[in-house]
Amino acid sequence: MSDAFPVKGMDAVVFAVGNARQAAHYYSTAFGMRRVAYRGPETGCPDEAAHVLESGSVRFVLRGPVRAGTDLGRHVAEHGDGVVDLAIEVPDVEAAYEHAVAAGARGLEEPYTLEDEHGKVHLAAIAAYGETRHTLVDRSNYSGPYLPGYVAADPIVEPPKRRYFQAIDHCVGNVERMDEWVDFYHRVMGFTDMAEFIGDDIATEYSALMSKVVADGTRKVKFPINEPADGPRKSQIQEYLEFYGGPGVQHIALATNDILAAVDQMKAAGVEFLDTPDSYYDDPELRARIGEVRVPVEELRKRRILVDRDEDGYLLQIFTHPVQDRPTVFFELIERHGSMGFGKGNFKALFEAIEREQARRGNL
Ligand code: TYF
Ligand code: FE
Repeated sequence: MSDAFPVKGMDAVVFAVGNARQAAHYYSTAFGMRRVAYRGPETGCPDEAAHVLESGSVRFVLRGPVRAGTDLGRHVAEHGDGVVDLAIEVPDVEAAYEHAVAAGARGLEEPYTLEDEHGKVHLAAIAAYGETRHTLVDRSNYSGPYLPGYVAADPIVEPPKRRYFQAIDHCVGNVERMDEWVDFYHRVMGFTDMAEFIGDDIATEYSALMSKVVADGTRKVKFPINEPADGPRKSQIQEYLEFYGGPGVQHIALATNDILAAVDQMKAAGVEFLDTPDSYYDDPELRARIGEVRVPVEELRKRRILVDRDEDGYLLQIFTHPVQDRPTVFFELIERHGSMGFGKGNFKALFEAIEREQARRGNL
């Protein structure tokens, strides 16, 4: 069967932030990312400053308003710092856009081309959940640092010798109606469901959320979608929706080859991670399920790294606290050894840890 909406992978995660200069500093010093490009008033972009940072194939674009009265500023005032765009690289922007709109997606930007001395980039954009968009990008004929209009920029600090992470593993959305958005990715992008989901049954027991994962045929682009579920206490997804002011990106999972080193260096730089109780590591059922992993469990315990295993292998994962004052966007580090899952075996311990944080914020 021919793929109606072929994708090459994630192109960029674009953030709207109150102060792009300081955000760029944070992702440089705390996440070990390298600034590669910039645009702003100095380069003929009067309304905003945008810093482009990379770590392997991970690209973050940090956009901040530099004057009053912009839509970007309105976005930040309404939602706080957050993700405005999960940009996807596609081989044919025109075909992807046509297919998406014919399948019912709301077009935001018809296909257009940007050009400079480094070549051409083809782009278009469609609406996703909340105010989030998917820009569709074909940069196969472009050699510049990001997009026409941006200039190459020096790193803000000397990047670490070994990067902390090298790829985007998955991008999670919090929405009001999960099935509506799962259906959107089926219809518009031809994505299919991955095995892992949290249904009604599990939701009512402890998670207070429902979740399904959609992905493209190659499994390079993976989008879990969460919806709040009723429970005895306020769902963490409901907390997000209230504080963000609607649906939006909840977490970005970053694939690492060395989660121990990444956690050590990010912690040393002040990044805060979720705390899992000691009982997690002492749980005999978990110990049995984990079996042998590449490091002693004590090394994981020291750092509160979680382990999950399925028939294909295992994964190591850990979650940061929200990275802004609002309890909204956070990050996950994930080191996969065969497993294509999302840590189902950790959901109970994870959600309990998140709920403890929610309680500290007074939002249960
Ligand atoms: O992406 C996932 O599915 C895992 C687990 O609110 C998860 O990272 C799911 C929901 C949630 C936090 C983590
Ligand atoms: Fe995740």
